[in-house]
Amino acid sequence: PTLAALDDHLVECRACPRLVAWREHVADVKRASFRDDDYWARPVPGFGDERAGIVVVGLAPAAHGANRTGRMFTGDRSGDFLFAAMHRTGLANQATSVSADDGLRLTGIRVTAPVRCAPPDNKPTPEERRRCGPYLAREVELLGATVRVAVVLGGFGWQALLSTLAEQGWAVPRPRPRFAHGAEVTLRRATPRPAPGASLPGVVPDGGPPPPEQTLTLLGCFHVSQQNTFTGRLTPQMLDDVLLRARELAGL
Ligand code: DU
Ligand code: SF4
Repeated sequence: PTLAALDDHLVECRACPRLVAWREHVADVKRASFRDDDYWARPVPGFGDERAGIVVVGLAPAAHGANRTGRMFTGDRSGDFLFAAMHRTGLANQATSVSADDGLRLTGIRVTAPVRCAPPDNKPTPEERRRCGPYLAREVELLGATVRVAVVLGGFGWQALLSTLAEQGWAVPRPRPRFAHGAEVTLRRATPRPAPGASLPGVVPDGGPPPPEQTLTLLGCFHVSQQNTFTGRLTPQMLDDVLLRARELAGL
């Protein structure tokens, strides 16, 4: 089980009829300014460092952004805003993100989303979110203990990530922590048990100390959509501050 194997499986997924139809419809119609592009029109994998200390959780691919380029947050204004901030804060090697082969590399950070196919009006249904959840869960699990911080862009990703983490044995407080810009919530869980072989008949447990606790801190941040960035609800400084806090918490 590797991230590459997960992605191989993901890009073949057609589990949500409404989203499959939409991602392909958008690719047929295109936007005038992209009429010469071949749209990706498939589920979009996470992108960035495979040993990330920080994972950025968005919402879903944009119809003419990631659904066109095949790389998360790449090819639209949301991504421009996000990757420019990563570059300013030392997490990306360049400020721009235009296509899957533009040379962008992320260090210490990875970008992903709870829903992997472009939804109409950027609004997945609750059922689509539940159906796609296992891909995010598996990705977070494969990143393992190296991930210390999740920067969560907006309330949709916040709810989706908390559901995923609760299923994976993280202690999520009740009532659930609410999304807010600047919200900071640290979750804990016991380190996953050793492989089943350790409890085979005749194999004596080693009686060592209990496994250490794992922690993951969620940082809430307004989404990088134009609705927020054009209106000044989310400024470059606000995003830089969240990323710098994430770096600090992740020890980067
Ligand atoms: O083959 P590749 O996608 O260039 O990835 C090689 C290597 O670099 C892999 O361990 C992921 C990591 N990486 C990264 O740190 N940041 C990126 O933006 C893309 C890949
Ligand atoms: Fe599959 Fe997720 Fe796309 Fe639904 S949104 S078709 S579950 S990849």
